[in-house]
Amino acid sequence: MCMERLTNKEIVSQLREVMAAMEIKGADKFRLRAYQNAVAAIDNLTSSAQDLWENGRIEEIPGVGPSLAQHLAELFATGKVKEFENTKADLPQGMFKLLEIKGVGAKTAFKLARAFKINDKESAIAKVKKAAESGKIRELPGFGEKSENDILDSINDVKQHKSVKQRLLLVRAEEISQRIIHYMQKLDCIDRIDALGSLRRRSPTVGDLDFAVATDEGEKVIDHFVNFPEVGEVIVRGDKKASVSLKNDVQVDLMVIDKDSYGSMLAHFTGSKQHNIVLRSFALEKGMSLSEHGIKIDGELNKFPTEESFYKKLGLGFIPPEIRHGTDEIAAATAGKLPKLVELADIKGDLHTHTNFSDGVNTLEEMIAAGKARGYQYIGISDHAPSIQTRGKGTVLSIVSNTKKKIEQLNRDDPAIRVFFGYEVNILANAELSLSNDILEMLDYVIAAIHTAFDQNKADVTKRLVAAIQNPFVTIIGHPSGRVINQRDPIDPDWDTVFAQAKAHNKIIEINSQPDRLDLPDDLVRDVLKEGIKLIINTDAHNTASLDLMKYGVDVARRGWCEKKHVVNTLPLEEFGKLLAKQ
Ligand code: DGT
Ligand code: CA
Ligand code: CA
Repeated sequence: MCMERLTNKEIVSQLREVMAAMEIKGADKFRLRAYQNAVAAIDNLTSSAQDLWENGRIEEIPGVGPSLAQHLAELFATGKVKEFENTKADLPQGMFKLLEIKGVGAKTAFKLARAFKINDKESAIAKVKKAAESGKIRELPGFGEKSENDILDSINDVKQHKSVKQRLLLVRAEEISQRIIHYMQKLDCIDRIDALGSLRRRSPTVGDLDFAVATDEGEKVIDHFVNFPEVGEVIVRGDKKASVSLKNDVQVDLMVIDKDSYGSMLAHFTGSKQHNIVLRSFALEKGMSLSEHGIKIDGELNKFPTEESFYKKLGLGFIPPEIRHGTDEIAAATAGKLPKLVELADIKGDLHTHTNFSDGVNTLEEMIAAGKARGYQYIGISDHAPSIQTRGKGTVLSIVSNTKKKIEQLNRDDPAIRVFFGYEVNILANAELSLSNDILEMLDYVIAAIHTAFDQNKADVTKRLVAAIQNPFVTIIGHPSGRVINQRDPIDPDWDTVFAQAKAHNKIIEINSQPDRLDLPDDLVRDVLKEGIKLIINTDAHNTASLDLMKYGVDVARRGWCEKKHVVNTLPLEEFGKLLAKQ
């Protein structure tokens, strides 16, 4: 039997189910922890876990040891894991569906499924909803009116999300697009293939995928395309164009064109729509009419093999796809003032990383080695700060000074990469920080970030950010808007006030590269630049592999018109060190 490929999301969901079962059965804490690490790592992967497995690289995923690797192999081969099924067998099966409800963990799911005898997944959510609506959940031990309302709200939310088709995260769109390009390139008659539309513009989310192919044999290319193994349904099929819907419900459009007209095709289907509109009227004023086939002047079609030659005919320099928003990029191109955007190769270090001291997967030494392997001159370790409430001040002080000594020793041992010692501290709901200044003072830098109470009103959340900015020991404001794409809305402070304060207090604003954060959002990045505030692009990596997410942060910076000079971690070590010391 030929198994369908599993997406990372499907793998994660299988692992979450068995973890929930293990938790209910009181499994070994360390085994659970290993699974958690593996889930986090797979969730963060930029490539398909099944691809890694096929290439014998599955154990490169942090947390995936030989035993889990074997289970995954069984999963890929048969779609099931016997041991997982056994672990789950004697539990009410409906509980596994309930895990999809926001805020419902293993224990709650189990209690609900047992209380309401929910034995199958299909009816699980409907049954819980009915129980909540008739006030039966609050009567269960350990539940109350509030938890009942929360469950009901989450269920209604889940429904809403299902009815609106979610846009893909860029990282997922890119994985799919790479598989398509790899498959299409098996044809010899393909001169070029490019992913266009929002993917090429590096938009944080992508609606559908668009491809252009330069070829002399259009029909053959279209034929091959509709036979891509992941295709679920062919929506339209012409001789120059086809649209398909993949089995994972993603739509893909593909266009073919001769290679001497490829440039205009690229420009046309890269968009954005707004950019095309502005460009078209700009061209019309010069008596030129634009289409994917080229530029018509006095009724005669001019063809362009490259985008550069296409823009040049219009009297414009090459406009990078990331800034084709249809705002002022054409004006900038006319004036010869296009920015030279920052590039991944400009980045010299990453200051937001976690180790297994807090919620990361890898050790301090492993993270440093991974930074070095990426050619970085420096890396900042910014674990979540140890909590004074739970550990007491004395213990926290000794943890901090021991870590500091350890990092100093590592810096002496290996001068090839400089390690900066920081913490990520919480900006609490009352605007205080989670560590006191006498401790913050011991660090090389401090990232302050919001992790709770995202729904405060505008005035309160503004005050909260401003208070953090005014703290003399805070260096960086981390993932400033707090958004999680498709899951949590950004906070809504008065950004003008926040940025004015950041400027006045010389703070650095983070662009967080986690694919579901991409935070600060790109439109606000431009406002930050206008204010003259410095930015830093960090990964917030919780494992070594995630250091590679840096490119998604660079995408955001580019969409916000950042040049190298705007981004502090493009500075070489010496200058960067001075900048941190001054902060
Ligand atoms: P998406 O797919 O929602 O993430 O956004 P895009 O920008 O990829 O939009 P899409 O796929 O509808 O179209 C790709 C590009 O094609 C778009 O940026 C502009 C260009 N385009 C040119 N003419 C048309 C047209 O008549 N309809 C559409 N939909 N797009 C057009
Ligand atoms: Ca698209
Ligand atoms: Ca499209």
